[in-house]
Formats: sequence, C-alpha cells, structure tokens
Amino acid sequence: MRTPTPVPDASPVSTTYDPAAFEAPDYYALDDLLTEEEKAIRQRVREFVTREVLPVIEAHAQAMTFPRDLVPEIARQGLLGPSIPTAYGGGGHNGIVYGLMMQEVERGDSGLRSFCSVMSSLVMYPIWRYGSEEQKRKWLPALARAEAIGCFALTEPHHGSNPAGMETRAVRDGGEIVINGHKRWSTNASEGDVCVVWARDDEGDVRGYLVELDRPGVSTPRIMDKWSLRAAITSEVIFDEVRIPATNQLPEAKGLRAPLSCLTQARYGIAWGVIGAAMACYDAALQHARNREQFGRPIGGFQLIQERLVEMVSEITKAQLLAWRLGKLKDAGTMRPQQVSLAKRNNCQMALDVARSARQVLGGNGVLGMYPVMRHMMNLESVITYEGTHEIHTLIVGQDLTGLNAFAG
Ligand code: TGC
Ligand code: FAD
Repeated sequence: MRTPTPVPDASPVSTTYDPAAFEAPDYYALDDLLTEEEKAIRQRVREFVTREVLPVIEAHAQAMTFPRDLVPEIARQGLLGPSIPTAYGGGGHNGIVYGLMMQEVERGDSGLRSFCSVMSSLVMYPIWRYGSEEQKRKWLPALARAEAIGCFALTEPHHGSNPAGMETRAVRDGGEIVINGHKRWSTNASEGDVCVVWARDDEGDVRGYLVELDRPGVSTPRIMDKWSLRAAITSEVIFDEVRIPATNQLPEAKGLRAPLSCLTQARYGIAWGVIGAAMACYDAALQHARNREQFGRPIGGFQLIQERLVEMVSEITKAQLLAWRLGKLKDAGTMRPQQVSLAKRNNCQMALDVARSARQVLGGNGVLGMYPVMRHMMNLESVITYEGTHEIHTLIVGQDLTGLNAFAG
C-alpha cells in the first residue's frame, strides 16, 4: 500500500475569495430607505466583522470552538440588546438598526448571530418585558456588557415544535421554587451564567424563571456532534431539584404567550440576519464567476452561471424589501407575529437556496473552508429549523389566511 501524500495547507486554486472586497448587493437602491445613522451603524458593524470575525471564524467552525475572545468587542459594538432602553444598558435603537446589525453579524457567521439573538431577544427582552425592576437592574446592564452570558430554555427532548407539551415543572416550596426537567438545544448554555427557563407551575400555567447556571442541580452538557453552527455553543440543560428564590420568577410572564412573544423578537432578527449569510455567499460566487476561467473565458460569461447570479440577486432584493417593511411595521408598533413568520420562513429558505446555488458556482472549490459558502450553507440548515421550522411558519401563516388551525388533529 502507498504512503498517503500529505494534504497541502492550501489547495492550488486559480481564484481565492477576498472578503475585504465584499460588495453588498443593493440592486434597488434600498440604501435610500435608510437614515444616515442607520447606514453609519451598519458600516461600523460591517467593518468589525471584516476586521475581526472573518479572519478567525472558519478555524473556529472547523475546530468547533466558540470565539469567546470576540465577545467583549461584540458588546462594545452594541450588539447585545440594541433595542433595550439605554436606561438599562441597551442601545435604545429602532427595529431597523437591530435588523441591520443582525444582517452584518450573520454575514460573518450564523453562530455568532445566534449568540447575539439569544442574548438580545431571548434573554434581555424577556427580562425587560416581563421582569421586576430589581431583575432588570441586576441583569440587563451586565448582559449588555457581556459580564453575564444568558441562554433560553424552551425546547425539550420530546417537545420542539409543540412547546405547549413541556414537562419541566416549577413547584413552590415556601419562599423557594424547585425546578425539575430536561431542556435541549439551548444556545450558549454551557458557557452561560443565567438561563431563562420556561416551566409549568403548580397551577399548570407556563411561567418564566431566571436560573443562575451555577446552582446545585443544574448541568449543561454541550451537544458536540453538530455539522451546523459549529462556532456556536448548543447544550442540554438539565434541572435536578434546582432551588431558586421565588423572586427569580419573571412576575409578568404567564402562559405560552410570554415565551412565544420572545420568539417573535428573535425571528424578526433572523429574517434580517440570513440576508447577511446570503450576501456573503452571493459575493463569493460573483467574485469566483468573474475570476475563474474555463473553456478559455471567465465562467461568469456563461449564461447558466449568470442565471444563478441573477436568481440570487432577485431573491436577496425581495428579502431585503420584506425585512425593511417588517422593520417599519415593528417600529410603528403594528407588526403581527404572523408577518414575522412569513419573513422568517421566506428569508431562511432564500438564504439556503442562495448558499446552495453559490456552492455550485464555486465548483469543487465550493466545499473548501477558504470560501465562506459551505459553512453558511451548513449553518442555515439549523437556522431554517430553529425559532420555528419552515413547516411551522407555513402553518402559522396558513392559519392566519384561512382561520383554520392545521397544527394538530
Ligand atoms: P397558540 O394557542 O397558538 O398560542 C398561545 C398563546 O400565545 C399567543 N401567541 C403569540 N404571542 C406572541 N408571539 C407569537 N409568535 C405568538 N404565537 C402565539 C397566542 O395568541 C395565544 O395567546 P392567548 O392569550 O390566547 O393564550 O399556541 P399553540 O400551543 O397552538 O402553538 C402554536 C405554535 C405551534 C405556532 C407555537 O407553539 C410555535 O411557534 N412553535 C414553534 C416552537 C419554536 O419556535 N421554538 C423555538 C425555540 S427557541 C429557539 O429555537 C432559539 S434558537 C436561537 C438562536 O440560536 O438564534
Ligand atoms: P420537531 O418538532 O420534532 O419536528 C420534526 C419535523 O416535523 C420538522 O420538519 C417539523 O417541521 C415537522 N413538524 C412538526 N410538527 C408538525 C406539524 N404540526 N405539521 C407539519 N410538520 C410538523 N430551542 C430553545 O429553546 N433554545 C435555544 O436556544 C435553541 N437553540 C437551538 C440551536 C440549534 C442549533 C438548534 C438545531 C435548535 C435550537 N433550539 C433551541 C431548538 C429548536 O427551536 C427546535 O429544534 C425546533 O423548534 C424544532 O423542534 P424539533 O427539533 O424538536 O423538531
């Protein structure tokens, strides 16, 4: 048998991807719809991602490590709680700014955007919306500065799309609450300090609780065998007779409506975020189409490659319009959860389609880590599933259109 030839560090390809030459597609001059402040914030975050995220993110994804070193700068960039009022350490920004920030972070990696989404929409938002004044003052500034890391535990091993089936229980015992249960797929949990846990109380009502993750009885084993979001932490969260003071209950959260309202905030950010992943994939495909030659000419000169690029820009443009309009509805206070479902559903599918098509444009090189496309494609397989699967969002909008519930029965 022959001795295997060592694999070279870099394959001898005729083109490489230059992220510094990134050109954001804006085919319909949508920048005209943004304020100067919104564009300036977007530019600042874009530069941060190019300068600090892109050089390291592929190695983290390959090694399945979370880029913890980036967290202080993520906080300094205002990416944790951008829409939380400044009085609590947040950015006090409108929904458009939050969306643009998520778009730029996800151009780097969906896992990093997940980190920001969970912190902002699934931890800070419920504390701000449903917490006591004491809880807000204790946690929100610390979370905004990343001095505390938070996670959100709704999904259970046997209850994903149907969280109403949750089995986790929170039983009152004098001045304390005792939590027992098993949550699964919790982003950030293994490196987290506090968890927003959803459980049924003595009356059978869904309630939210803040559980410090160093309490006796809590364990957060990390889920390691992921092919997706490898640069993000995803964990089990197991509660075995965990005691918390009754004051750790979120006083204003009662019923499934409370965790679902947090999902509305996170889904909104995802509808914007995935546009960033799609832009990165499109940009890599465009650069390659211009530079890679076959049959004596750049492959971008072939009609079938042009069709792919045109399709990508058409879909990205439509997604940008959806996200921007959704942002305006959000800022006007009239956005409905069903409208968020439509945008999350459409834009995730769009980004996944763009990633798959970009991978084809890159040919064999498309499976290499020196291009961002395969990593985005694998990440988007999670993004289209979490925060409500594609099918669940289809049924949410379907129910809205027909008045008929197709979830069960
Ligand atoms: P249903 O009877 O429809 O609703 C119960 C109550 O909640 C209200 N509601 C909402 N409120 C605000 N926002 C929403 N999106 C809402 N959806 C429903 C509803 O009006 C009702 O209120 P009330 O006052 O009448 O009680 O509840 P259902 O049990 O029939 O469930 C409906 C369904 C299937 C749509 C829902 O359970 C669902 O969305 N399932 C998907 C589960 C999901 O998305 N899980 C995500 C887990 S977290 C996550 O994935 C984080 S990944 C983060 C990252 O890393 O980036
Ligand atoms: P299931 O609900 O078992 O669904 C399996 C399939 O059945 C899907 O295709 C689904 O669309 C389909 N299906 C289910 N019901 C119906 C129906 N009525 N009609 C038609 N089709 C249906 N959760 C958290 O609480 N916190 C987190 O931080 C978090 N982070 C995550 C990070 C990652 C990387 C991943 C992968 C998941 C994360 N989740 C988190 C969980 C995520 O929200 C769930 O995976 C998702 O809601 C789907 O649940 P499930 O995986 O149990 O799939």
